[in-house]
Order: sequence, then C-alpha cells, then structure tokens
Amino acid sequence: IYGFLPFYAVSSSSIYTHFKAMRVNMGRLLIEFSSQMTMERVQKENPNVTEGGRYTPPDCRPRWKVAIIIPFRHRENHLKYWLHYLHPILRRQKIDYGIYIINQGQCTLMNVYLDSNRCSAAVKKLGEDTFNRAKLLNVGYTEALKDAEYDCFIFSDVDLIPMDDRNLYHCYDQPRHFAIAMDKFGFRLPYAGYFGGVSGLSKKQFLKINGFPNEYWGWGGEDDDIYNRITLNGMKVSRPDVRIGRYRMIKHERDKHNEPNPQRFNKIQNTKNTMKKDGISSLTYRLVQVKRYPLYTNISVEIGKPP
Ligand code: BGN
Repeated sequence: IYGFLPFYAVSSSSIYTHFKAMRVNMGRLLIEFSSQMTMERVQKENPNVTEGGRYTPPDCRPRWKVAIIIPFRHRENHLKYWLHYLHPILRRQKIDYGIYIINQGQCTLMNVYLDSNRCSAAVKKLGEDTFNRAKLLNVGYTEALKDAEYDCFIFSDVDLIPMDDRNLYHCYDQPRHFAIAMDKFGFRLPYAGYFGGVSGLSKKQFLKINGFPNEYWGWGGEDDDIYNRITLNGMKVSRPDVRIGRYRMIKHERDKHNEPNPQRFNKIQNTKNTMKKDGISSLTYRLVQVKRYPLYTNISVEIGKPP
C-alpha cells in the first residue's frame, strides 16, 4: 500500500517550509550539564522573554495561562540550566507562561508597624529552617495569582529537565504528572502512584483538592499526599507516553536542612482526614521579597518551622 503513496506527499517542500515557519517541537532533545552556563548567556538566548520570566506567543491565543512554580533554596547552578533548557522549549510549545521561583527565606526583623504579613524591607536572609516543598508550592500558587490571571499551575523541581519537547507544559482534563520516566529511576515510574518531580493542575483541579499539604517538613511524602488528594476527590492522574515523559535530573548531594521526614509514613495514611483543613485554605506565610529578573520572578517567603 505504502508503495503507491507518491513520494512528494511526505517530502514536498511546501510542507517542509510550513513546518519550519511554525517552529514545531523537535522531539527527543540532547540534555547535558557539562558546558559552562551563565545567566548572561541564557538571557542572550531568550531576548523575547519579558521581565519576570514572562512570555506570550505572538501568533496564537493559547487555551491556558500557565504559572510555572519552582520551590527553591541554594540551587543557583541548577536554575541556570533549567532556564537555559526550559525557556526555548516553552516558546516552541507556544505556552503563555510566567516563571516563579519560590525561595524559602527568613525575616530577621518583622515590620510590625506596616503589615505582619511582610518582613521589614531592610533585613532579610535565606532561611535555614527545615525545607517544606509543598508549602512553598502553595505560596507559589497564591503569589502567581497576584501577578496575572493564571488558570494552570505547573510545579517543577529545579533539577528536572524534560528530554522531549512533545511533553507539553499546559493543563489537562485530569491532574497531570509530567516527570514519569526519570533517568535516576531507569526511565520508568518508581511506583504506580508516583506524582513527584513535575506535576500540573488547573486552578479548578487545585482548588478541588484544597491545594497541597502545608505540614510536610523535610524530605518525602508530600507528593504522595497530593496523589491521595487527587484520587480521594474522584480525579485520576493523566500522564504522557513513557517514551515522551523522559527527564534528566541534575546530580547533586542531599540538601542540608531537608532530612527525610520520619512522620511521612503515618501522614500519607491520613490524607482523607487532613486534606480538608490543611491546604490552600489554611496557608499562612510572610512575604520577604519579590524581585523581577529578566528570566524569572524571585519570591522569598518565611513559612515557619516544624511544630
Ligand atoms: C517515595 C517518597 C516520595 C518520593 C519518592 C521518589 C515517601 C512516603 C513514605 C513511603 N514517599 O518513597 O516522596 O518522591 O519516593 O523518590 O517517602
């Protein structure tokens, strides 16, 4: 049958120029972390990204407005690679997006006169209290919505780079898990209910599960709690094809002040009882600083410490 297909049907130059003009996705990408990376270089590579790391495609009106939220502390080098790889991918995917880095910081002096939800403008520093990934993600959701009317939120670790640009960074009918085939897990899911690394929920899906838990201090379990919230609320996780959802993780030492949380085993058994009161509805934090850089918006917050 294929023998009868005229060759020009697939190779005609008009089709070729058409695709070239659309700057279509490229498929499998080469991702490496050995070349020198500087913020200046990444800025030069991305001249049409606007202040705060915002981009809107000039030639279409995307269905979603996407806030990409990255929980962060002490990973400047990873951030350079993340921005270097992701900005061009997101532009090819024609995503309307903004990048929000959520730093776990600390106020050294509180501005009691003005507003107890903010630190004094003068004194601020990076926090060294126990890390809390999911609470930082809740903060990212809240702060991004102060910036623009986002209706889709993608939550990404700073060390995860997609290896295929057909893994589209927008929202889906069901909560999305993007990082399904990471190199460190042999390019497959470590277990069926894994929801870690990179995930995405529409505003509606996020509110349906009352956002993420605020009470997971230290490493582990918060992503399993989010998975439980999704299934307990009658939704199911959507995933890309395993050949497309591939990721490279930038190698690193285990972080300080992010020890495995010994309570996580118990906590993930209790999502059904905790999710209604612990979530976006109960989120409190203090804003330390918001700074707009050319390639991202940097938000530092004080989120407290474990009880
Ligand atoms: C799981 C962690 C996840 C983590 C994955 C992959 C827990 C809860 C108790 C079983 N869950 O074991 O948080 O993303 O490993 O590293 O520790």
